[in-house]
Amino acid sequence: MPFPRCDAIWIFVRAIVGWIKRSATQQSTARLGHVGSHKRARPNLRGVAQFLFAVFCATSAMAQQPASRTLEAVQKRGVLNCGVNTGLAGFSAPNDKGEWTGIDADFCRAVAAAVLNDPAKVKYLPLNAKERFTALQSGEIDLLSRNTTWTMSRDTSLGLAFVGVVYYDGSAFMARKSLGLKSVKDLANASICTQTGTTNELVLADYFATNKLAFKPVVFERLVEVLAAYNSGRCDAITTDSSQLISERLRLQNPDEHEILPELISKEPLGPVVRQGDQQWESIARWILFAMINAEELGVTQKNVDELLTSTAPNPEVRRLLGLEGEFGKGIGLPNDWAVRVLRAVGNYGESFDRNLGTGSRLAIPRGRNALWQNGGLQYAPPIR
Ligand SMILES: N[C@@H](CCC(=O)N[C@@H](CS)C(=O)NCC(=O)O)C(=O)O
Repeated sequence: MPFPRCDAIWIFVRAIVGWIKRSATQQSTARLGHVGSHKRARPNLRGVAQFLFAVFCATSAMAQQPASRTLEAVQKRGVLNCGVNTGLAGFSAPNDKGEWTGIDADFCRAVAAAVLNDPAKVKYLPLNAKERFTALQSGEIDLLSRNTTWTMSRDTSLGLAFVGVVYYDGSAFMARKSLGLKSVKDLANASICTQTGTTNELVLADYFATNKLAFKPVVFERLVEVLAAYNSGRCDAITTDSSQLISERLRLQNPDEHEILPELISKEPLGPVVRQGDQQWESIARWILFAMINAEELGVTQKNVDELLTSTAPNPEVRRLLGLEGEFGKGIGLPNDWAVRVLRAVGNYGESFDRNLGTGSRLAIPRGRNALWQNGGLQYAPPIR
């Protein structure tokens, strides 16, 4: 059992204080007339041993991965507090039974499965664009899994850390077909609705400035307000992530009357976020996503995972993923079957994509950039070894 860091530091401090006290006593005794008694001072063996022991403990404790405060808190609470969208079909939205579904909701479930051994132990906290980061900073949520774009300022100045990319997206525009638009540039002088606190709001301003085009921004705090303004004709177009437009278009009264313009005017890599400074929790979230992507690459699915566990799976990569070889759970403070729990709960990345966003869903979004790297996409996970 390694020494906890605090104990080591405490021993260290006590040793130093003891040593200072002893040398002070020796010096004052010397001043009080024992000088010249020719009695050689005995080396303080106990003090030296205590000091060396403390140095050893402190260095070995520091070399250890600190245990995750978030993991500890989640396990003690028995539930994962997961920040999600207020309702975005395909990403995170309650279904008619009130159950949260979507690729982001799946990620919450995957984390709960890995750390609590139960994908149902999730408390979903719906957050709008503006609230999401403060909810994570304040500790109200343990994980933000809500169509959030990874940008440098968000990753480096908010005390937060992105763990990977669940969906490679881009800012796009939706307008009425009757306007007969061919490209975004045809939106010169148009009123464009968007939501405050989003990258899309900033991207919109950049794009029109770069192309020296005028436009009138109409900005709201809540998505429902954006949609209402668009429906009422207060704005000519809406801009947000392309996947969101695909999802929101289906909620309009006559989806066929609206079109999504073909250009993507920005990079919007959407991914889960954790607080900075809890390295183990960050690794847990990151490697859960990597395990889902690696599982797709290796052909491990929700259906065959248990069969692969009992059969003598010959592929060492599969065996490592399933915890049959190596001790990969140790480094993230979880049992060795952490990835098995994830795959049983939500399946691999491709399965989650297809069920929520792809061909198995109403959205029917092609894999495109979100295909695995061998299939010409960007989804690529470092290996488990
Ligand atoms: N990916 C973008 C946009 C994310 C975003 O919040 N989009 C808005 C729509 S423009 C949304 O999901 N709104 C729903 C809500 O606030 O619950 C970002 O991270 O800033």
